[in-house]
Amino acid sequence: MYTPTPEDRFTFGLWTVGWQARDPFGDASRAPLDPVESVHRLAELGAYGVTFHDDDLLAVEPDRERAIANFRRALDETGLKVPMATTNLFTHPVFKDGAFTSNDRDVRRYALRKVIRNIDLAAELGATTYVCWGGREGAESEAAKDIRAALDRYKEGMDLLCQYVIDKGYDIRFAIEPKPNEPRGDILLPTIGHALAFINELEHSERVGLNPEVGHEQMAGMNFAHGIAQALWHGKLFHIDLNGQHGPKYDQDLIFGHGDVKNAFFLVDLLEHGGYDGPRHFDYKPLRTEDAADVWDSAAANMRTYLILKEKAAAFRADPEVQEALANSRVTELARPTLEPGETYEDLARDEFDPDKAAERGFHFTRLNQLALEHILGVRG
Ligand code: GLT
Ligand code: MN
Ligand code: MN
Repeated sequence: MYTPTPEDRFTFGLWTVGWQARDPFGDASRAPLDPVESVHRLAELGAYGVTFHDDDLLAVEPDRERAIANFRRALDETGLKVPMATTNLFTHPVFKDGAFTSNDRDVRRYALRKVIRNIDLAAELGATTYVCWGGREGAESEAAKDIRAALDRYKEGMDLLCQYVIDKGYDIRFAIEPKPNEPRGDILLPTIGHALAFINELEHSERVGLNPEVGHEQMAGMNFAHGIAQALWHGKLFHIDLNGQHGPKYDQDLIFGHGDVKNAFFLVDLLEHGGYDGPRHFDYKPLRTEDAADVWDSAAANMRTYLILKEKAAAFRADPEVQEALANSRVTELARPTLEPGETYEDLARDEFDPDKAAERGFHFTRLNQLALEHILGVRG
């Protein structure tokens, strides 16, 4: 029961289990983790794949070529896949004012070179998604950054990277990851909505989509399940970062489900029934209080929670009382177009409708919500 297998397509960033738990107030509480060990452990736990930043590979072996060779060997030994890769454009102080949108033009050129070098490796390892999280693209003062010029440079960078993968013939799409703040006071492309609008302005917009993260939207006070539904509606859910968060505060990166459980339930329901077939990628941080062994319990907890919620979502959908409640609440009626085929706005004038009478009808959403909650709490189905 609830034992993950590669068919579930669970993936983890090397930087998640490998996080040494350094925070702004304290030093690392865990030793560096060899990516080779992470690959083996994740495979044993039933994961499908791993993802990485260029710099993650160098955690214990500073020589890039040797580090890549070790990583490749571990992948071959375990069968773990690399569906996604990304670039670290935030740790080195050279990126303190951003990468693609730094006021310093030389930094912008260096950042693009750093991405291109890792795209070549990503392509070699078979990755089809390349994530761009612009954590340092932002400002603390309105005076410090011309936002319209910054967006011009962001677009210039994304257009250039798309052209690069097209010219190389790589089967790679880009996925932008929004975040409202942290580490910058205000980050560019702060929410799913901002990022979708930006993507529309790109030269190769069909090659660019989203990698939304649960906690990042919740930090902005957004409903994550709604945001994912809209990303799916636009055909832009290229990848997803699953984790947990308790409302608008610092980025907690909790285990999936260890934040807003009800939103996690409806998210799993949506992912399982909404047409998303990409990896279920966990981007969380094992708590700073945990030791090296606890890390693997936390990795397993993400997958187990997802599988439990998947089972509960299926039971919720199959429950005859839920089906009746959905019909009573007229949830299904929303799928019916407002005009009949062939009707025009002129036909609206022919309706006989008493708004005062219609306003008396309740939608009975309380019952639906309570049924969902009871499924989550395990007292039904
Ligand atoms: C970083 C960030 C994440 C991003 C990663 C991709 S790195 O840990 O907090 O949300 O997904 O660059
Ligand atoms: Mn996060
Ligand atoms: Mn993330």
